[in-house]
Amino acid sequence: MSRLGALGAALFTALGAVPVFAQEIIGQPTDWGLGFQPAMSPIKVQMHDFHNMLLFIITGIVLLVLVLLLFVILRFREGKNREPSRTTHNTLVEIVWTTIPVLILVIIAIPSFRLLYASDRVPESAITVKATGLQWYWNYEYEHPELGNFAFDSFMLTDEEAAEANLPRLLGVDQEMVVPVGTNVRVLVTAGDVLHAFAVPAFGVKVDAVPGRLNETWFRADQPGLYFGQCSELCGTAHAYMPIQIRAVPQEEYDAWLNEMAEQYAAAPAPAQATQLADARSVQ
Ligand SMILES: [Cu+2]
Repeated sequence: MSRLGALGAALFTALGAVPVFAQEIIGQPTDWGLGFQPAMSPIKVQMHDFHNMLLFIITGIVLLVLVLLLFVILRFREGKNREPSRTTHNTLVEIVWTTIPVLILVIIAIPSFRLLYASDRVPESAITVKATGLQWYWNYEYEHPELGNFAFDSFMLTDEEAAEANLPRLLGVDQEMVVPVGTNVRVLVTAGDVLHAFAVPAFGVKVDAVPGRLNETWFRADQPGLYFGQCSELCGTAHAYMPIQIRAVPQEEYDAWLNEMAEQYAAAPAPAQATQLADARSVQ
């Protein structure tokens, strides 16, 4: 955790604003939360660093402008400067105030592009999950030919169900996506009806789900726990009610979960609505 993050966490603890849910919940908004959710994947760590770098640059610029303003106000005030200079041109100053901002932009652009490509390029991944956005729920498809591929739908819990399951309201789902901790997970993202977006802040993941297209992203959960995200593309009346719940668990637990899910879902007819809708569209 960055120093700023640690400071924030300490502040929330002091304010007593720690979420009341199970401790395993890592990726979710907190009361009085400032800044980002904790960074729990390599890409999100880089995003925090980039964000902090930008803040330092902006702070420096603001302070510089403040100092210049104060200097001008005091040094050239009427009492001290009765006869104003008629100077209108200074080549050196003009070159300086053009090149320095250009340099600052270059300094920002290099890490910005580096991060953009790092998040876009999917490294060697042990697991591929296809997430399909539908009005208004998610369908997750796991490819494990040896077990029989399986897919399942993930619906938001009602307020009562969420309270009972000790999950945050409007974020908890009935059937969560599970991934092994410390493993690269490739996520293929698409939609079955309209535009959706697959977004999990703690992993630094946000990618559009487009009907008829397959987008790709990846993450690696650094810590076991529960992470939440939401659909991030206006997709209709229940746009706010199709959360994403991801549980990162140790490999053995993941294997056990896989077997259980394969038993339960692999026999069921393939990803019901999602595939049918996608097929129907590609025929049109
Ligand atoms: Cu949506």
